[in-house]
Amino acid sequence: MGILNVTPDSFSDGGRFNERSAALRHAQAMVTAGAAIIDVGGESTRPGAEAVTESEELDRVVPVIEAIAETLDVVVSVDTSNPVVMREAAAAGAGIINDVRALQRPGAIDAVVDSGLPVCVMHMKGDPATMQDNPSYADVVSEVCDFLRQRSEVLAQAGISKERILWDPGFGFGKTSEHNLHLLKHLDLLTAHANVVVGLSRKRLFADILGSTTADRTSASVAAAMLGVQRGAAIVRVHDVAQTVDALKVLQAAELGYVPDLPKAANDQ
Ligand code: 8Y7
Repeated sequence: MGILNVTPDSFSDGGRFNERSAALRHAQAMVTAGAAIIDVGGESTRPGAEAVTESEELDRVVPVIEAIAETLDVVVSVDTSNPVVMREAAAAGAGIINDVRALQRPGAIDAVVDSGLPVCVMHMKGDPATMQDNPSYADVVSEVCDFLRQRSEVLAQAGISKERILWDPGFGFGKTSEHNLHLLKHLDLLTAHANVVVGLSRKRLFADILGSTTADRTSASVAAAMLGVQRGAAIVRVHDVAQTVDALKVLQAAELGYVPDLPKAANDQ
């Protein structure tokens, strides 16, 4: 899953054509690099980020979703917590709803039910403004697992079958680096229950591991995506699609014991 943030282009004066065509080009590049899903988001969940209005969010994401769905052979996921945006995105051709608030906003469950689409529910402790202020858990893995299990029950009751529900532990959302590492280490406890999405790409965890002098978090993110898949993740949400796909091809070949794309005879040595 390649990340496509659709946020205002500070270089264009109000016209939206430039940012839309840049978004489409970026999506195209990620598909060429091997992305199967493009996650389109118009709301920043960074601590301190300004809330986006509904009409602004719609204006950012809907035309981009429509353009990608029309022109590229890829599944479009919409990163939103707003039920109106979910509905409009589905109508524009989105194939997955990705909600960091796990459909807890009023109307969000109904929007997903009506869309018929699969949904990714993510765990977050607190809200984006304050979630990194000293988060604490008795047992982060069981708390996250219990939350996702409870959300799945609620969604199943509403008519969203379990096969349509993806789980995400929400790395970095109300978690210290230690919490994140604990969740990654024990990811199998989540993947035993559902298809799991892992989003670690370029997150602050890597500044703690590498030291803040390492500005480029790509290699670290690729390593983490590999570990996530090795521990059973179904989907990795990443910025650096080409590098991640290369790494996952190596993982796949190593697990198969041959190069999947070569004819069998060529693999014999
Ligand atoms: C995640 C996410 C973000 C994640 C899922 C960032 C929208 C922060 N992180 N969605 N969104 N999982 N499912 O650094 O980890 O990309 S935004």
